[in-house]
Amino acid sequence: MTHNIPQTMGQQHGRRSWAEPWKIKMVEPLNVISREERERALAEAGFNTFLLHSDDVYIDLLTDSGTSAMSDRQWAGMMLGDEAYAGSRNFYHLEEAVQSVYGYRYLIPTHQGRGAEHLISRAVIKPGQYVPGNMYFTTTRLHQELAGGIFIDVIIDEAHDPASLHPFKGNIDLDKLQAVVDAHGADGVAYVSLAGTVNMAGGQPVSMANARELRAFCDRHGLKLYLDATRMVENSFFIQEREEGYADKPIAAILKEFCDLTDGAWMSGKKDHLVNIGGWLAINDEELFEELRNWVVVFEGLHTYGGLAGRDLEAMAIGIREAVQDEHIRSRVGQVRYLGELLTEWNVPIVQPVGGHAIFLNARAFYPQLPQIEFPAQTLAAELYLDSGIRSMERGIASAGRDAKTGDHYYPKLELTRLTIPRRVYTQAHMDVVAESVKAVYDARETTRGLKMVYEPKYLRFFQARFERL
Ligand code: PM9
Repeated sequence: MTHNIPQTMGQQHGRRSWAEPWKIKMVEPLNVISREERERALAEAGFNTFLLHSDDVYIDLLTDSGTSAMSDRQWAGMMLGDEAYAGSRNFYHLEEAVQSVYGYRYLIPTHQGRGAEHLISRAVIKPGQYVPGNMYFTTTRLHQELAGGIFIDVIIDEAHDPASLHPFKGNIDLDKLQAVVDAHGADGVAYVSLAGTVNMAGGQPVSMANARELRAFCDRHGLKLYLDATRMVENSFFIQEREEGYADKPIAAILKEFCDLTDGAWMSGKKDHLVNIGGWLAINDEELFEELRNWVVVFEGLHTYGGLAGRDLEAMAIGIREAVQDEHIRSRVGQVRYLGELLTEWNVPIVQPVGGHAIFLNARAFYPQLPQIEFPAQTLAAELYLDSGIRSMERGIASAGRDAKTGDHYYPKLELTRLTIPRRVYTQAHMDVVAESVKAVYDARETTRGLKMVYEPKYLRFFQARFERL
């Protein structure tokens, strides 16, 4: 006897469906404003989605940073905040969680990721030194530059190609890295800057094999290897899925093995750790720790709170343990992939393979009529908002900024609009609505006009720049 049961996405692809390993206890109503109101809101925001009021947004895919839904345990942990100025018990819980899950010896809490980037850059970069890394990230590169460093991109070429299906597009090209050391000497290199699931490349992972090769390279040249661990849990998921020998290893074991290959890490807890605020810096070197512990009191707060309340430290300590549960990360990446599969089926151009935290729309392929200086990705973010009230983010020429030396725009190969999925916040039905809106904007692509920048802040311009329609 046959049953006429509609097939789910998973079954259509020959596998069993997954579902979120949680149920919803509290809901937050969403607001939809009219098209006319959106036109007005966008014009007032200078066509920059960062300048919209969130009350004017329907589905908010600006970022997965600080936008997660916390669990009942994390909320319970908030009530256990020990708001002592010094030596809060929540700090020790966090220290224990980082030491056991990430494996580093010493912990410095910071208010968020860029606080940690500031401290490590200041402590270890000498002016004029080079910092090779796997593609720039906006805040990371800026702190490296403000400390006098010169960032050099040494990611593999495939990372710059939205269509390349390389399974580990976040990998560092060892030949490019060798060329930096040959040109400037090991003394001319501050450290190797390695990021898990490379954000600007589309959330693309780094393989364990690449991390092992990097460790050996750094040991040969007496260099340190520091990790941006912000989305390393997602990176560990891809290693489990794609790298030989890891299919049966738990995410927690993979994460630890990867971190053990590095000398320290900075972290924006606002991503993997399922909290709304928080970050940290963790390292193994005692002398460096002493220096960082000294700097943190200048810029962040005492070394046992780093700009955070006790309750924030507790929520992060609990979030760290939830983040490495295999079922959690499978459903998190699964939801991103669900949206990616819909768009791929409808032939909408996106970065492939789909990464860990977001879908990256290939704005160049949407708008071949727009030169990069007319901000195709910013235009696409604006059009999407106008169509449905969905908020996304530009990750192209506006985000890339200007060369600090020449003052010219950087012209990145990737001109992308990011649909970033907050963790545990939206449902599959929301993803359907998003996909349909993207498709509508894609279908209207030929008549779309670009933007010109009319206000440009000096640092991290994409946050506050203003645009007008051409
Ligand atoms: N990432 C994001 O939306 C928020 C700021 S930029 C719009 O992707 C990495 C890989 C990040 C990151 C922030 C930070 C900085 C460091 N590394 O935002 O300062 O993706 O906590 O972290 C954002 P904080």
